[in-house]
Amino acid sequence: MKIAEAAALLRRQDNILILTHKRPDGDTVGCAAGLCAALRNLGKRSWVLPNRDITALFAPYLEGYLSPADVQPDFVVSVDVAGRGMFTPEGEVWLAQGIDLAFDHHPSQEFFAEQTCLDAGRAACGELLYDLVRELGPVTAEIAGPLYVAVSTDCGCFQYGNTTPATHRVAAALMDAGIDYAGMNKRHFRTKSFKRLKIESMIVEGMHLYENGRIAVAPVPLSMMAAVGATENDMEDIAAFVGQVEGVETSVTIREQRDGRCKMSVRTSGGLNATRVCALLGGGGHAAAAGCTIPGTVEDAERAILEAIRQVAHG
Ligand SMILES: [Mn+2]
Repeated sequence: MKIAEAAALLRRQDNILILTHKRPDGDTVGCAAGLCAALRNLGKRSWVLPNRDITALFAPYLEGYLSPADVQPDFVVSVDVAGRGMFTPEGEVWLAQGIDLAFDHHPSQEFFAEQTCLDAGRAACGELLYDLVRELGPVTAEIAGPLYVAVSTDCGCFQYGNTTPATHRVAAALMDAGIDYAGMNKRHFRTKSFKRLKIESMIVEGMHLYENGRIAVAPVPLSMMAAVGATENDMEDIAAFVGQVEGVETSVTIREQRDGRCKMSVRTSGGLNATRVCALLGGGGHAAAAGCTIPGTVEDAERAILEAIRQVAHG
């Protein structure tokens, strides 16, 4: 479905619930807040479903938009959710009843919704949402602020390989709306907790290099988190950290989970398709950034992902 059609469809709806993906990032949260603000500006009732995984970094953007526990929406929209496995437990309830409209930019989109607005060429779902809110009405600072967070965080403040001229044009238009972009950039890209810096130093200590330093694997066991008292608040976009080592083309961050599984994030800059690597282990994502979760120890996960990388690289 095209953006104009999605805008027309939304104009015909009221009582709209917006869903974000599990372990929410700036893109899904910013899209949800921006869309909710735009719909309310049209006089519509609209809410964002609370997300239990949200960190203190992004929670403020949803203030005033969260749905009450007894919400009974007539129309359900998801933003930046690639597949069925990416819904929160609360979101799964609505997935079971049917998602009416999905906005996404993941090539691994599973088309779980009645209608889908997908553009895999966009660095952030927020770019797509900007095109949408423009169709719905004037883009106020209330709408533009969270959308700027969505766009800027998903492209690492315009540094990742997914950044395009279109990304910059959307960002410029959002900045024109009178938002505090300097403050947002400081908050999201120039600020680290002391615990975060300690975790980064431990990651460097524990990192394994392969293939003459072209592959880096960084295990992050729960014990490492506990050693510095780090929480999810300190781990935002940690997957981008390891890939900064000079010469590294493929980086893997392995996060041990409390349920006996390991969540892996793969980032590539040398042309290896990260989604194909992660798909071998049941995951998905983008060409240069993908993830998967598998049972076992961090050592098991490291063996499995190295095998998957070799399979895709040589197969
Ligand atoms: Mn995204």
